[in-house]
Amino acid sequence: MSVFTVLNPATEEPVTTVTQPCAEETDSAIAGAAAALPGWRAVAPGDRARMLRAFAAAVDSAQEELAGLEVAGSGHPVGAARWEAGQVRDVLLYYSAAPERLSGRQIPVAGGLNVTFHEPVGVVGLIVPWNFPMPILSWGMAPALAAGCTVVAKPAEATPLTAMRIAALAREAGLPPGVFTVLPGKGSVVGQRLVDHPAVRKIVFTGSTEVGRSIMADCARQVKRLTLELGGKSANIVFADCDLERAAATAPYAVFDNAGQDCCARSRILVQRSVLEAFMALLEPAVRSVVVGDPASAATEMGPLISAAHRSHVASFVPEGAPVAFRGHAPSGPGFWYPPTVLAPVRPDDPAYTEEVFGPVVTVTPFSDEAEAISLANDTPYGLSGSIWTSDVGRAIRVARAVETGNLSVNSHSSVRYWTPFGGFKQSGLGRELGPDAPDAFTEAKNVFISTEGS
Ligand code: TAP
Repeated sequence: MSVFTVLNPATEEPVTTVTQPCAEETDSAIAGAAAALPGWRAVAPGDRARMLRAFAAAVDSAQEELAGLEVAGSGHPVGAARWEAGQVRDVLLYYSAAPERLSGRQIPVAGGLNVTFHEPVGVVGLIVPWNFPMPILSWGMAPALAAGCTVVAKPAEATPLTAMRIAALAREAGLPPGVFTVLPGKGSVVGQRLVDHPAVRKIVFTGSTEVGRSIMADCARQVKRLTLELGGKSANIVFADCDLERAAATAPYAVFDNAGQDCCARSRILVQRSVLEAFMALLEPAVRSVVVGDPASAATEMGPLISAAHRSHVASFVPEGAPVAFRGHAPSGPGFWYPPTVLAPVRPDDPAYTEEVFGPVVTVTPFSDEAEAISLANDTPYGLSGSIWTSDVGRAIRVARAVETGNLSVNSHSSVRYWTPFGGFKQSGLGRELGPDAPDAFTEAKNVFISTEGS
């Protein structure tokens, strides 16, 4: 057992301390989840649905409290934090409809029929990063519970507070002990134990590609089911025929949301050369007007970075002499602040252009035609998200089909809708979360033949 101090990223002051379990305590929690599994999977579908709705109602009642914890413990602007708590409620409500819809199939065969059942995969280990502690927790937790699995979740070490409160709300709402457990702690201890423990039958991991790769290798040893939601380096492609004002006005929010600590951040803006100058002239005031400051203020659009170490990492992408085109504001004094920063022109091998920064730094690169835009957008090992700005419907569809990413928006910077599938191509991940089929990924299809021949 060890003790971790949660810091307020906006003030650098301690918020609270959290006791972290060791590997043996992790084993006990996994045993508790395994013991709860037979009872939870046997709950009648309608009753499981009602319990998930009660859980959603408890989250709804605690929305302000949860938002306050995320403001203090993660530095999220309060407007965003309220939305994130609301997302947990909405995801639970959406998947509360799933237990009654987990239908199998009936397949005609000679001499009888085959039926398929969706059996819960078992205990699920859910490993969550620090950038969106509430939504990402809910994306794994809700469909897994709906499918009849029990869940042991590990929030990121730095941001455990909302997940811990959500686990308490689950109990208050009537979920039986062991059905949903949150273990704050280190990835190398609690997370690794979830990956290694044979009673955990599926891992849902969201985090860096580097850690995801090693978890995938560890899961392979047990042929353990796995979903990976990993890094991104997404392109925001701006064609000359688009509504340039709108494209420029929204571009900062496509990358500086959550201070750029967003897997879907469109951190490479690709602009058709003929409108590059006009676009930059529109982008500059948009970037300078992003409201960066006290996360507790309703007017704030961008808060601090998560930690001093992460700020140093982000700053390393903007060394002395970097091609800074313009920057927004950031408070001085305590807090892990970093200003919205636009780099242009950048070399194709500049790490700010090729690597995931996970901070408020964006590059702008010109292209000549559609083919070059697609080629630049795809020239990355990642493939998570992206945007296409054009008034030509045919081009929008052509480019959307050609860009190798899992989630694209046309004339919009939006990324995730919980009722549509979400996940990455290439090294951005494996499998899809969310959408109507997500509970299926927490089940195994069992195929049973029933003879209709007389004895
Ligand atoms: P990571 O360092 O990979 O950590 C993610 C989670 O894994 C944390 O809970 C971490 O625990 C845990 N972990 C670390 N080592 C582990 C191990 N050996 N075994 C099991 N668990 C382990 O990522 P991060 O820095 O928190 O998050 C940023 C990354 O996440 C970025 O690359 C971002 O793109 C990606 N991300 C992707 C998505 C989607 S949906 N694709 C969404 C958000 C973020 P500790 O906190 O103790 O290290």
